[in-house]
Amino acid sequence: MSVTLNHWGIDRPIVEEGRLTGMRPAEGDPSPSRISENFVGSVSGPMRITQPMIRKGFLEGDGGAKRGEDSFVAVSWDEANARVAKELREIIAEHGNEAIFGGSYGWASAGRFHHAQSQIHRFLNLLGGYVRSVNTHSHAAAEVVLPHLIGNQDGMADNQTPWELIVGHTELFVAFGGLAVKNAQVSAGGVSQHRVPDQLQRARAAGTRFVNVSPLRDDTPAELDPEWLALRPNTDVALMLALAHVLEAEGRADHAFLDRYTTGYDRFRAYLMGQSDGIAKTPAWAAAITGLAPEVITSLAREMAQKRTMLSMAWSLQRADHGEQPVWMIVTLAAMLGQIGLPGGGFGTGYAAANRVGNISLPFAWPAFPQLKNPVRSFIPVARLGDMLEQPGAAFDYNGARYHYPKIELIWWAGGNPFHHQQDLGRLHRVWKNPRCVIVQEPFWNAIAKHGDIVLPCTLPLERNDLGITKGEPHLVAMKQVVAPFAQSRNDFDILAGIAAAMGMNEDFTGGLDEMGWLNRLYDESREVAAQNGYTLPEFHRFWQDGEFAFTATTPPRALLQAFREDPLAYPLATPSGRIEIFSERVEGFGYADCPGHATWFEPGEWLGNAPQNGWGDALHLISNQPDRKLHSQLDLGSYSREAKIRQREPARINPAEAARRGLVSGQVVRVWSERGACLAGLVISDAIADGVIQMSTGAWLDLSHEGLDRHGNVNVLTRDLPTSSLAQGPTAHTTLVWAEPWLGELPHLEAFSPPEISGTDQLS
Ligand SMILES: Nc1nc2c(c(=O)[nH]1)N[C@H]1C(S)=C(S)[C@@H](COP(=O)(O)OP(=O)(O)OC[C@H]3O[C@@H](n4cnc5c(=O)[nH]c(N)nc54)[C@H](O)[C@@H]3O)O[C@H]1N2
Ligand SMILES: Nc1nc2c(c(=O)[nH]1)N[C@H]1C(S)=C(S)[C@@H](COP(=O)(O)OP(=O)(O)OC[C@H]3O[C@@H](n4cnc5c(=O)[nH]c(N)nc54)[C@H](O)[C@@H]3O)O[C@H]1N2
Ligand SMILES: [Mo]
Repeated sequence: MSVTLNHWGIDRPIVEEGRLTGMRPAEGDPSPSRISENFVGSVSGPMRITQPMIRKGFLEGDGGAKRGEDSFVAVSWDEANARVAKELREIIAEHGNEAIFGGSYGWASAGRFHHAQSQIHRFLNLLGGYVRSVNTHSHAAAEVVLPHLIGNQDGMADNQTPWELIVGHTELFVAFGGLAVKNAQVSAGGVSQHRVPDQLQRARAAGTRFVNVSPLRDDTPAELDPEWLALRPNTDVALMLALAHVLEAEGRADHAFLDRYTTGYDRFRAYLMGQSDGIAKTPAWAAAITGLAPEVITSLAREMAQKRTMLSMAWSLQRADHGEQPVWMIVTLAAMLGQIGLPGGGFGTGYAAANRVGNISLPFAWPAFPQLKNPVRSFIPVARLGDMLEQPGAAFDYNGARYHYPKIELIWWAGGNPFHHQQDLGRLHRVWKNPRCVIVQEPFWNAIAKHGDIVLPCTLPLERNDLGITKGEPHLVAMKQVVAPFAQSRNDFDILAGIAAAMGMNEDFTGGLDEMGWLNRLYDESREVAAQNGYTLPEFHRFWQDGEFAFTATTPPRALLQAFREDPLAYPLATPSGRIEIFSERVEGFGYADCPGHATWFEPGEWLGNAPQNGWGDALHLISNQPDRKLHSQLDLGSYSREAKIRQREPARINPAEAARRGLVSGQVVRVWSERGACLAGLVISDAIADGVIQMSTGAWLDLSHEGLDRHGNVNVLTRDLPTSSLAQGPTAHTTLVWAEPWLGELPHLEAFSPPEISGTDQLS
């Protein structure tokens, strides 16, 4: 039986008469994911793109006016390739490669070779390069600030204290943002074993007490019997400051640790105790901000100091206004507890945010499809896409330097969906019309495809051969093609090889290899790097025949920053001081009012605490977290995802009191709106939601009406598109206030799962 790898697990596809009829998770997975059920019915369904398409207005020279709301003309691959080649030649000749945005951020599909971003980046590099994006939507603020604090990004996605050193060691696990095990279904590149639910259970059985600091009770599994501290969203820094205040005021801070391993505590202490700004960050001060009782804060601080304590932070906390601060503050608080580098103590981010967090990392990286060198220096922080398109030439700050937004004439997207991931999608829809041309490689008629000028249909993993390698619990999977490519769709590699040929550079792109040639090469390189590290993999033909090869990493478990703790002189951190920087001269030297030299509480731009003053009255704080039944927007058209919708709309949850106050009833369609946009949603009433909070998951396919209403429930028409700070310029989706009311009008027809109008379709068999 064949086998395939997805970001959410290993699956066995069931194929009957050339059609996919089922997806069965691989045996032996303790907590398999059901996300793959969404493939059945979608792979060869009506939302697949049958052949290359060119937008009608683009052919008529509308200058982008109808982009994102237009019909398409079906064309042949030859015509499409010729048109792409013409656009590339003209734009490069007139404006240079700085006019091409090829950042193409997104998760695409698992598989080392058919990785859409690697493919498009290699292609554009051969043409002279492209404007790229830096950092991720996942943890941009942490990526930029952590190196200032500890010298690298350890403790963000990799090299956390592993589960092996949590179970049996951690007595108190304080989870800021919870431990949402639905998120641990996935890991970029694939998952072999879903171990997170079990590891958490084992920790609980061994006596760990869990505290769920979150606006949602169900952010941490009920089986862990967690205490729920339902703080106001975006106020974690105030809570952590008050915990720190108790430690300092009661003489419970570990000054021996602070003296030996950190720098700048005095500067921070003056702020903490109120000497520098006149405000002592006491539990009473934090109570007014967080909504938690002062006694609760005081007793938690005391317990933290008495027990082996793990401070964990969901990445969501830093996807918010001043998102650098919770990262800085959790490191500061952990340093005050003095347990960094000990088994079960210290800090970590992203536990349960992805399956691989807390796994023991291999000491080497697997080879990847070579992207070659990008000669263009120009870049944007990934979340600043809308700013770049709206304000070409404008200056922006980033991590201590000043840059300018390039003027983009060509956008090329393969393997990501900005009409899913970007904030304020109404704005993106408007500024997306500015460039001359948009090229999209996509399998489905989702919002990014509908926003293209030249749309090139690509295959799904089951329609091609690939090499799958999971990071945690290493597992190599021979991802064999099990169904024919849908209609005229092509692999991203073949799409780009075809365009390269039309431009007279085919060999440069393909390197003279075909799909199986590349799989052989990538596998052999993997085998070599594994051998150098003492792991023996079978030869390629053997592996391909067997279909799978798994092994266990022999790396011993190490706590985060353990070597530094054991010998700080022999293993100094890569910070200017060689120590943990509670105060950073360097960051202070950047002179950013929105990111000074130590962890600081800033009032978020939108939060429950300033709603009344701003005349925002009964606003709700929107939590737009990750969806349970899919990965981002991928496969939202599938049955498993759509089963959970309410009257075809994305569910929105609020608690009974908030619902009653607004006259909302369960199962009804509501209109949710913010200062930026509005969408429909299906109401769910749940006592798992804190007061003043509304929760809607991301991922509903955008369905904008002419009036700008999203008929489906895509949260990103509501969210604000402002940066975390001048330091990281990260996304701030979790800082959003909205309102909700019953939808009394006629329920508009959902267009999200209908293809656009198409003329000139080829006769398909
Ligand atoms: N409000 C709010 N917004 C958020 C977040 C949030 O918490 N709140 N989270 C953010 C985060 S953390 C992230 S990582 C982003 C995720 O944002 P994205 O990674 O952009 O989202 P996906 O839906 O995974 O987009 C992948 C696209 O690639 C397509 N695709 C799949 N396989 C292939 C392939 O082989 N080839 C090609 N050409 N295409 C393929 C899929 O159909 C899909 O359209 O969203 C961010 N947006
Ligand atoms: N099933 C599934 N799993 C996924 C993904 C997916 O799309 N689907 N996406 C993956 C990706 S790309 C990423 S980056 C990770 C993201 O991992 P996270 O960033 O951890 O995930 P979220 O679901 O956005 O947020 C987790 C919880 O944080 C809480 N939260 C939000 N704001 C605050 C706050 O201000 N304070 C506190 N204390 N809590 C807050 C919310 O209640 C929310 O449920 O998930 C990954 N896992
Ligand atoms: Mo992410």
